[in-house]
Amino acid sequence: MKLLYTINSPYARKIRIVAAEKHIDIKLEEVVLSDPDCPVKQYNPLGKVPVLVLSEDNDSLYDSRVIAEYLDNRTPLAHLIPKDNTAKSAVRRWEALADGVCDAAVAVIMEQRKPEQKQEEAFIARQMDKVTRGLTVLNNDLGHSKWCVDDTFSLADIAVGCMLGYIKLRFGTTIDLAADYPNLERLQSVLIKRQSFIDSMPVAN
Ligand SMILES: N[C@@H](CCC(=O)N[C@@H](CS)C(=O)NCC(=O)O)C(=O)O
Repeated sequence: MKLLYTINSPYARKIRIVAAEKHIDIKLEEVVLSDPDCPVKQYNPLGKVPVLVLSEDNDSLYDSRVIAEYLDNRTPLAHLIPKDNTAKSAVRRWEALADGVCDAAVAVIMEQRKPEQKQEEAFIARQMDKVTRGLTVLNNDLGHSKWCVDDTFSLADIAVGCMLGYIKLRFGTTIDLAADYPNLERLQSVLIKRQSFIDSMPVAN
């Protein structure tokens, strides 16, 4: 199995962490999405990472939520998605909201990379609203709990941790997690001590 990824994609990081936590050996292939020869489109018509290539005859899985579930079911070791339906839906909702915050944050970054006169301020403001509303709900829902769902480390914590890593990377000077979202900051400070998080830390570029 081979994972096509980019170093700072929070969705791809989620998969790298899931694989590491589950002790599943996958080959990592870093790609450059803007490269005309980038192999991602061959496996995912949407041209997005992460993609998990299962075999050379183009058998592949995407997106990150599908890959996470596939890897979680591959070994019975340390389940990250609970079997119980209520807990499972809770974990997947946390993941959906964390991923949704990433979607809005990525959209802002893409807009801000356009020449200034082509950027739409109203679009950026709408996306930033989603980021702040999402962070507020996640922070409130976490409260003083150690982990997001049922006091157990799960895919919810991984998804939230990857989102927080991306927010720190891209909005570190404008969003003060410690001041405005202290519960999330506390969760992040625990997560970044795990080897899986250390090994997949995003890098400024
Ligand atoms: N819902 C997807 C989102 C994946 C995604 O948006 N990946 C970004 C990188 S952070 C990407 O590949 N963007 C390239 C593009 O949109 O063309 C997932 O969870 O895997």
